[in-house]
Amino acid sequence: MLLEKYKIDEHNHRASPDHKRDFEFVAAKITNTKDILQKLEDFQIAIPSWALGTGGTRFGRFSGGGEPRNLEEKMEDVGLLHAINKSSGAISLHIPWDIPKNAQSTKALAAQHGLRFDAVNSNTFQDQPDQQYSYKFGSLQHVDRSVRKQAVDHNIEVIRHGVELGSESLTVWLSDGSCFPGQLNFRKAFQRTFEGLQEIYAALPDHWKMFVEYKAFEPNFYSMTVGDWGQSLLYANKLGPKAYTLVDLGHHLANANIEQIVALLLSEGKLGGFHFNDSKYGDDDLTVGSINPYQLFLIFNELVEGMDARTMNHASDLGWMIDASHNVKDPLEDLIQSVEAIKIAYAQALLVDTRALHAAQESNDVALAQEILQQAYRTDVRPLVAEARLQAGGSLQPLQLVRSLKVRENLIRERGQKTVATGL
Ligand SMILES: [Mn+2]
Repeated sequence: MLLEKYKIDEHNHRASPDHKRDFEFVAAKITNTKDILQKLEDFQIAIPSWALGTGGTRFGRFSGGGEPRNLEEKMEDVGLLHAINKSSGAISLHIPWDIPKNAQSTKALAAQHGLRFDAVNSNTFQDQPDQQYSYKFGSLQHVDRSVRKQAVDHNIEVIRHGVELGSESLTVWLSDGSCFPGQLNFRKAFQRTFEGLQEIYAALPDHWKMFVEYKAFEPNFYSMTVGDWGQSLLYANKLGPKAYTLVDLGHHLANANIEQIVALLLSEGKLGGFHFNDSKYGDDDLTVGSINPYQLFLIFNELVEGMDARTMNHASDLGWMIDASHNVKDPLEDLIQSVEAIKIAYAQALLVDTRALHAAQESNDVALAQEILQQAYRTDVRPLVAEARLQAGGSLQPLQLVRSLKVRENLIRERGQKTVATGL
């Protein structure tokens, strides 16, 4: 579905008086509004190619209709999202779910939608119909050298696809681990995995990054071979300067202090990228900011403070991606909400009076330090985020716009009610 710009403008025009009043109210209290708006405009969050369809659990999957049937339609959906929010100008491909048939035409289509290719993702957590060996007992950790080689070759193949598309990073998430005590020799599993990662690392182009993603549990429930940030950092440090840790918010044990993990990885120069989602219990893959928006703000506070301390570019020096599953909501609406939540947390973090916070910390003024953070968190920054979208040519009210244009109904008409997108 193509969206004509005048429809966004018409909708914006109607919403403009209310927005203007709200924006002026919040801008009056901020000194560096222009700078914040520019940063918000520059900040793009990649949409994974598996997020445009309805997700599910092992119990079932309930399609909402009009799901993209191929990579081209997925890119069309991300393009639509980006036209509306001007914040989703990148797509993160999953191989083999979304192998481009013709890289040149896929690239051309991306350019048409104003999209670039973010990290490419490999998959050794499932068996594909045409593959020779099974990953039932792991991939890079496997006791059988042939299985390990198959997994390494697949990752190198993913890099090749990424090179063709202009991607510059590879995300490796391994489901390797064990379900029962005694099943696995931890030391050998680590060593084999490290050797496999080394072979993949050797195939990276010079300017590429490798993101080693960790996860505490699932699908293995006793041990994971890349189970936490310590293990991921160990691999990344041993691999070399192109290897980094990737933090997926849902991949921690309950109540983990993710903001502290982020701060330390950043200060070690080893934080590579982010997978945003939210959770209450485990890897729930819920809409970003839907359960614990304060945690999201605290994470962004560390990100902004840490990146500024290293004079990093907020928009381009780390990989920003959503990794969520939309089981009961329209994926496009869910993504709009997720991107908005990320932008809100980022804007709030930009409002933190860093100098005052440092002074409060250095003088052990605990109450004041908390007050400074919450002053930023309790500011309604939505008009700032909306203004940045407006200035970039997007919509003041993305969710309302999608509904008033009957986007889903149009997609169902175009693609049918019973379409199923590739993915989980
Ligand atoms: Mn992830």
